[in-house]
Amino acid sequence: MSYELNQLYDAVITGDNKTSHAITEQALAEGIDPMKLVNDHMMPAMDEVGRRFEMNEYYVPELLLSARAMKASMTLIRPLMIQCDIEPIGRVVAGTVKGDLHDIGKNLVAAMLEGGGFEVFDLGTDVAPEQFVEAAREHNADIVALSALLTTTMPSMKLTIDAFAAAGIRDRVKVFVGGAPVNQEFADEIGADAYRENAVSAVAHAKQCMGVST
Ligand code: B12
Repeated sequence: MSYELNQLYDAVITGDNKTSHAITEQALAEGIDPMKLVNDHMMPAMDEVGRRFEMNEYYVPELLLSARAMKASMTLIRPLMIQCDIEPIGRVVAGTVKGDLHDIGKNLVAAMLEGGGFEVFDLGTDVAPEQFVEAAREHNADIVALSALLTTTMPSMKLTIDAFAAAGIRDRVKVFVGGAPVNQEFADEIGADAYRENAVSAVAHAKQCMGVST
């Protein structure tokens, strides 16, 4: 089956991961610049998904499907970006904090950030403060994104921020926090740089932090 490039935009918006993967594969085989796929088709599609979410036309399930479609293409594109030394907008270390195994929201935030042009190092779940610090150092992270879904693991967010301070690199990273029990008041209390309530607003704010207009 042969595809038109503009079908990639529709595949991401409708969350059709098989089609987004197939179009990307075909386009790359035809020698199309991978960044053209990202900048001209996938990013505008994710912007539209974000707009629909904000207008309450899309909900979390649609976001998850679009993020999955985006990811299906990015698995083919990412190795080429690395080969060509294409610089991402910024580098993000993401994870669910120690003691917490919930990862659906964190995965969504990570996928949307990736869709927004960031390089994301996803450390998974139950991530200890030292692991965040080590990864941020290793990958020269601009942003550290912490997720917690349990009230009992929210203190791990503070411990993680404290670990960055103890390691002397607190001022080198912006710490974003989120997850259902987290709010702005808590973020202020623990000295996080930003709280955002969903993946879409997290991407917009991350871009703002990197000086990219949205
Ligand atoms: C799915 C789920 C599970 C699954 C997790 C599967 C997985 N792979 O993640 C399983 C079954 C494993 C599970 C286990 C448990 N769960 Co549970 N779980 C849920 C449930 C139903 C949905 C969570 C979810 O995925 N939501 C959908 C995602 C998309 O939303 P989200 O995570 O909030 O993420 C969005 C935003 O918050 C934000 N966001 C998230 N992270 C970040 C990070 C940053 C940086 C930013 C900016 C934004 C951001 O963006 C996301 C997308 O827009 C919730 C109830 C609920 N309605 O929240 C309970 C819930 C969180 N679980 C709960 C509990 C108690 C548990 C268990 C302790 C149960 C038990 N007795 O064993 C265990 C804990 C295991 C552990 N150690 O973590 C409680 C927590 C209560 C509390 N006050 O702490 C809840 C609230 C259910 C309840 N009402 O009692 N759970």
